[in-house]
Formats: sequence, C-alpha cells, structure tokens
Amino acid sequence: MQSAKLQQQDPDVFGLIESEEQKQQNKLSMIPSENFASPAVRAALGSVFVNKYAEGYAGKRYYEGNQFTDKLELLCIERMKQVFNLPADWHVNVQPLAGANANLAVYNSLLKPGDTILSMYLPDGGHLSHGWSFPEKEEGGLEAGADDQVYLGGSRKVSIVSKIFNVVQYKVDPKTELFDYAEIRKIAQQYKPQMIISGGTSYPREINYVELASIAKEVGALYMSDVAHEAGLIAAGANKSPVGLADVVTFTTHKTLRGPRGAAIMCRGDLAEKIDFGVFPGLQGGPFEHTIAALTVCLKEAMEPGFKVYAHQVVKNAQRLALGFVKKGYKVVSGGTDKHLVLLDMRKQGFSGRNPAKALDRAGIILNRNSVPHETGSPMNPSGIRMGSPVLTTRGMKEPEMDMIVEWFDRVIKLVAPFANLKTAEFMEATKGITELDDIAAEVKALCAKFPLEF
Ligand code: DSN
Repeated sequence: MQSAKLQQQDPDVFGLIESEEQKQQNKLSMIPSENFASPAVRAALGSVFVNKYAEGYAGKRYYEGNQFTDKLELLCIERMKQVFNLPADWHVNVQPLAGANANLAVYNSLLKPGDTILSMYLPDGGHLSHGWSFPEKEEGGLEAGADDQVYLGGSRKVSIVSKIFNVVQYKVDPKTELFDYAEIRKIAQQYKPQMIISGGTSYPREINYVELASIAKEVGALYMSDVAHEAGLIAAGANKSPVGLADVVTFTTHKTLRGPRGAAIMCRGDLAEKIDFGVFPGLQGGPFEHTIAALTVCLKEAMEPGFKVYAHQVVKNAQRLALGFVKKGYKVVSGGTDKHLVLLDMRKQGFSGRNPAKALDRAGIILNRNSVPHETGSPMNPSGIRMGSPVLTTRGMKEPEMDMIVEWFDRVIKLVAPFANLKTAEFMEATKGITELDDIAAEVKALCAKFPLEF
C-alpha cells in the first residue's frame, strides 16, 4: 500500500511509522544486531508474497498456486549458495522464521531429547537458543564471579532448549576474555556432548572454527556454528567462514547481512533431508515467502562489490571505536574487536550499563546494556554496554565519525556518572536538568543529517 493510502486508512500506524523513521534518521543506531535494510529489500518485504501459503518445499507444496513462490525460493537458495561460496554438496533451507527457530529446527532434526549440548555460557556472550538455566538460589541474577570455565546450569530452565536437552556451557578465559580451546576440549571430553555450538551475541572476537570442528570430531559430536551476528561479514570475506568445517551453520538475515528479519540453515548435503523435515513439518507451518523475497533481494545486494567494501568498513569502524574507548581509559572486553561489535565493562567506572544506556539514548546514541564476562549483575541490570557499527557504516560513516561518537559517549558518561548508581527512576529524575545531554543530541542529529538514510 502506498503511504498516502496508509495515512488515510490508519493515521495512527502511519504516525508511528513516521516517528520511527525520524528517530532512525536523527539518532545513531548502534545496536550491533540491527541494520538498515534498503528500500528494495523493504519493497519486497511488503510485496504480495505476504498473501501466499506455501507449506512444503519447491515442487512439493501442500497448496496450489505456488508457481512463483517455488521459483522465488529456488532463486533465494541459489543466491545463498553463491554468496556463502558453499561446497557443491552443501544444502540450504531459507524457511526458518527467526534465528531461534533455525536453531530449534536443527536440534529437532539432529538430536534426541536428553542429549547433551555444549554451548557458550550466556553471560559471556552466548544465546538463549543455545540453552539457558539458572541455579535456583540466584532468583534471576547471574552467577557471580565463579572461576570455573564450565557451567552446568540449574533447575530454573529459562529456555526450552534447556528443558529438552542437557546443556553444558563453556566460558571465556577469565583473564583474556577469549575462548580457551584447550579448556573447551577438556570439557568436551568430560561431558561427551552430541552437539557442540559456537556463536552468540557479544563475543567480540573471531571464533576458531577449525579448532572447534576438530574438538567435535574427536568427541563424536556434531558441530553447529551460529553466525547470526557475523553472516554479512563472512559473506564479504571480512570474517572467516565456518562453512565446510561445521556440520551445520545457522544465521539470521537482518544483522550484518542487512536483509529482512529472518533466518537460514546451511548444512552438509547428507543432513539435508533431516534438516528440511525438522523445519517443516517438524517445527513450523507456512514459510514467510515475503521475507524470502526480501532475503533474495538482499543476497543480490551482497553479491555487489560495494557490499565487500561495506563489510570491511564495518570492522574498521568497530575497531576504531574500540581503540577510542581504550585511549579514553574504558575497559574494552578482550581489549578490542575483530568484527562489528564492541563491549565495554562499565564496572571500571563504578556502575552498571543500564542508566548510562538511557542517558546515551537521550543524547541520540542508541545502544544496549549487556552482560560481560564474569558478570556480577543481573540480566535487567548487567555491567556492560554493547554497541556496533553496522548501521553507522550503512550510512557511510567512517573513522572520523567513530572518533566523534567516542567523544560524545565519554561526555555523556562524565555528565551522568555522579547519578549512575541511583535506581533508574531516580536517575532519570536526577539527570532531567542536564541539558548538555540535549545539546549532544542536537550535535548527533547534525552529523546524521550529513549521512542520511534512504527511506
Ligand atoms: N537479540 C539478538 C542480539 O541483540 O544479539 C540476538 O538474538
């Protein structure tokens, strides 16, 4: 529907869309799992494919009228194979509705209830869909300061994955904040998992896929690499690829890949049938063909030379941010980044990430509070701040702009530091009168105007 028609028919929703557009245009979106999809991707997303039911796979649908959805899905798969340079015998499924669904579909395809999964510890940057449970006593808080590099979970099963499987988690080395592969090998030998998983939401370093594949092989486990965050960087060669090393690779399509919200699974050819069955009918009904249409457009964009340049600049920008924060005396987790995200441990400043993130939002810098290695806070009030460069880079920003952002960030933190340990409502009240936060928002807006987003 054209905007004019939407405005006429539903001014409420039209108004909210307008407000969201203005916010995205005038503020710096620095949540590393977000990006800004092109007008072409969004046009395909809003296309008539939204109307079509297509349960099944190309040539084997449960509904008639799928002549064009079949062609679309096959084109999407073909482009995916090209973009990720898949070996001839690898298979692709583009139907998972989201990243967590893609992971569930893999477990559904390849594991039995009660099997052991070895995945990354959630507070060190893992993901809920790789399993998560609390020890009973923690009442929602994170495990404080344990030195063990293995986490066996607890009786409060937060994620369905932990309800179905026995989830053991490996942590980063407490000193380096990096994975210690010798330690992971020992844990794998001890717990003998059926599946090893790598990947997550806030580990700022490249993962050694060769090493994890070899550990999995040694203990007879399958290896699933979840590259939701890095998919675009991998497609462009800015990060290494787990393809051909892992047995299965899953990812979302809206982060560094810059497509619609969705997900995909790529796997060894001999697992194809199981994976397809595990997605449909095993887990989902009709695929979102409008999302697949948008993903197909995004994959064409990813084949263009400009995408390679983009993805490499994403990494350069994140590294410039990390360097800037180190120079200003912030504690950058692991000392830097190899990819699109930077994680700061705000305990060095004497407070958590929650209140500063709110002040930064007011100043026009949108990022998120996040847990950090050796977390002592809770999920709602963790110790870190996570930020990323994908949207900034889509706007065309480069190193000089990253330096400006570090300066603004530091100004905000200094302005609100005296109040940062208050309860959030009190913090908001206490900082209401700090008009310099609004001055910074105006400066941010002026920078954004020089790097406009195309709606
Ligand atoms: N919610 C995503 C993130 O922010 O990293 C992961 O699912």
